[in-house]
Amino acid sequence: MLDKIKQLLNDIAIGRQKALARAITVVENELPGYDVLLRNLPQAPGAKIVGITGPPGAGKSTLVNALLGHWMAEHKKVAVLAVDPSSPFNYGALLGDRIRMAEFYNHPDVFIRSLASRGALGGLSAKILEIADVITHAPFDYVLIETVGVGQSEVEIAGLADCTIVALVPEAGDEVQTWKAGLMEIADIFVVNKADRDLADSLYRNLRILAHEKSDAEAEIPVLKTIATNNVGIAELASAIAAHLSGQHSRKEKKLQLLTEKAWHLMVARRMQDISRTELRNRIAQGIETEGFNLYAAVERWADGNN
Ligand SMILES: Nc1nc2c(ncn2[C@@H]2O[C@H](COP(=O)(O)OP(=O)(O)O)[C@@H](O)[C@H]2O)c(=O)[nH]1
Ligand SMILES: [Mg+2]
Repeated sequence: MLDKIKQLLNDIAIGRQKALARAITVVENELPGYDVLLRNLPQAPGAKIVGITGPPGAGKSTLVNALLGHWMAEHKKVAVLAVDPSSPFNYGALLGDRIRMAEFYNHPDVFIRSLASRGALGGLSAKILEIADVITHAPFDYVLIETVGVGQSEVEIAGLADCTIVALVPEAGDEVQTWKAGLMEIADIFVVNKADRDLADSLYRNLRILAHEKSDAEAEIPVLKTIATNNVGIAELASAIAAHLSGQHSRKEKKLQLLTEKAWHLMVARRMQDISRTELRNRIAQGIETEGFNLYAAVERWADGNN
């Protein structure tokens, strides 16, 4: 098994996309060799992870596509991991319905994978981290992860990227306030997409104020306007990403924080793995038929491994 896995890792490292696809399937479905594979991933991945998050319909996929176009022109190699647990929607289908996207879908320097929805979001977070680590083992310049910024765990995951883009649209307007706590915290770059729409300027101004408040003295968080459908502002976005990533080498503290968060997510997933909702449901179904059943007492017993 170890030899086979090492071979697979070698193939990934030299850019064989089929090997990468297979390894992701192994990790995603926890097939035999899954743990061996993860344990043999070397440290210090080359590719930088760029997270892009924001509400559904903000234009995240369109931005990803526009960035792909930009980076392909610069002869970069890019992987895309699309995570949308709420939707069974296939990323390839989305890409296929637009001609310029279909072009990238078959481009040898592009690797695109969508993550199927999974039941448990806690499990999904750890899965994304694991799969992202496998992808960063391949010789890509960038690994783009698109997540829908709705659930707390997805927001957290987006925040674990080397560079996190939060994409918002003018219609978001007032909602910006309610997102402050989650989405706003993790942004390294704000994007006001659909800048062709009314109200884009007012959102832009509000975000500038917000970004200024949360920026530290040395680096102001950029706020950029884009029209993803027309490639407007995409070169500026790519520059902002590159600038953020290049400034990061010196930030050991941030790295340590990222790895700690990552370890925390993985530990949570590990502790949770033998907890099944179906099993819980069965136990509770039995419990409530019993005189004097108390959920707190029951949970305490179950958590200790007793019945
Ligand atoms: N007017 C306008 N429409 C856009 C822009 N960017 C994306 N869209 C459209 O917004 C819709 C949602 O885009 P999509 O990329 O799927 O959003 P996602 O859910 O955030 O991935 C699609 O119909 C896009 O064509 C933009 O800059 N301007
Ligand atoms: Mg999308």
